[in-house]
Amino acid sequence: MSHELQTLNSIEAANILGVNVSTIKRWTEEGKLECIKTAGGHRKFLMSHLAAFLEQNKKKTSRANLVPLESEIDLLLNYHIMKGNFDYLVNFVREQALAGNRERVQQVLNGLYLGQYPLHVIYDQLLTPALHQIGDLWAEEKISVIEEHFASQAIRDSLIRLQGIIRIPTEKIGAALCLNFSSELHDIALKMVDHVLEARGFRVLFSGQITPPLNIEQVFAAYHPERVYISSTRVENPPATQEEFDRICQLSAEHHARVFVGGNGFRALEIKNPALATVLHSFEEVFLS
Ligand code: B12
Repeated sequence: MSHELQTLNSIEAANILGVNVSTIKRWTEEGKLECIKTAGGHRKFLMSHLAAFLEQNKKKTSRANLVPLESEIDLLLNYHIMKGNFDYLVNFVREQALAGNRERVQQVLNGLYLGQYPLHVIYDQLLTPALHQIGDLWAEEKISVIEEHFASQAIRDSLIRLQGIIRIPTEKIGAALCLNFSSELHDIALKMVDHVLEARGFRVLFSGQITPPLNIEQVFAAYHPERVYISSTRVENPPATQEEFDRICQLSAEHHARVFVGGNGFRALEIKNPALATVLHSFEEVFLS
């Protein structure tokens, strides 16, 4: 599958780092700022290059713009990202997502990440409330189903794109299996769990939505995950889902894997072995788990 990387030119990179183009050139020549050289000799930058530079050179980039400044909205966004004004950002992301504007949603995620906000903070304080508000608007019939789909897909897509700039340790600290039960379509929370674990250095096996219970046994045998993270948002058939959950817990116990669960679906399920499975309530808890 071809995957075109989003790149920035020297002017855009200078815009974000708040310096002029000649400084960008110098930093790349000194090896302080990584870049890709095109066949024609032009410098291209990935967001991950800027993220690494910002992390290592906090002083030099005190004037960094977290969003490229091209309009008044950009200025305002930059200001609220820098101030960590999540109330403003939640409203902004909700409205942009409802309009299906992935680019804007992604700008906010990238800006916060470049501004050194930990992923779990971005997910707990921005995306979770924005998604909850979208769900409430739909439940109150203030938006249509298609608008709810636009919004949740815009957020999901922006989240996947953010994964492209997350700095992932090369040294792995273990393997974690992330799954939803076999009737579950809600997988956005699980994607966020995936990112938080990957950034911590776990090798993540993401089976996601509608995971067939039959195959889980093979996964344990082949990959020996030490951890299993299950997200359940909505349980349609509690006895059938309980059976799946019990089976996964049993397999985890046999393979000495720990189980972490989260989401409202678990209100309808029983944890029969509390010593094996831990309930988590936020992405900060995933970060600390
Ligand atoms: C996006 C969305 C969808 C998308 C899902 C797209 C996708 N790829 O995920 C689509 C359109 C497919 C969808 C479908 C449906 N949805 Co829907 N959906 C939502 C919405 C708006 C956001 C869900 C979300 O991602 N939330 C963000 C996460 C981060 O929040 P959270 O789930 O509360 O999780 C928190 C914790 O529980 C925890 N957490 C969650 N999982 C995990 C896992 C681990 C390991 C850990 C540590 C922590 C953790 O972290 C979060 C932070 O606090 C919610 C609204 C809402 N209130 O959430 C409705 C909502 C969940 N959906 C709902 C419904 C009814 C449905 C449908 C039945 C609609 C229909 N009639 O077809 C179907 C069911 C599909 C299915 N079989 O699963 C209801 C559920 C009501 C209920 N209690 O049963 C909600 C609450 C909307 C509402 N207000 O009524 N939906």
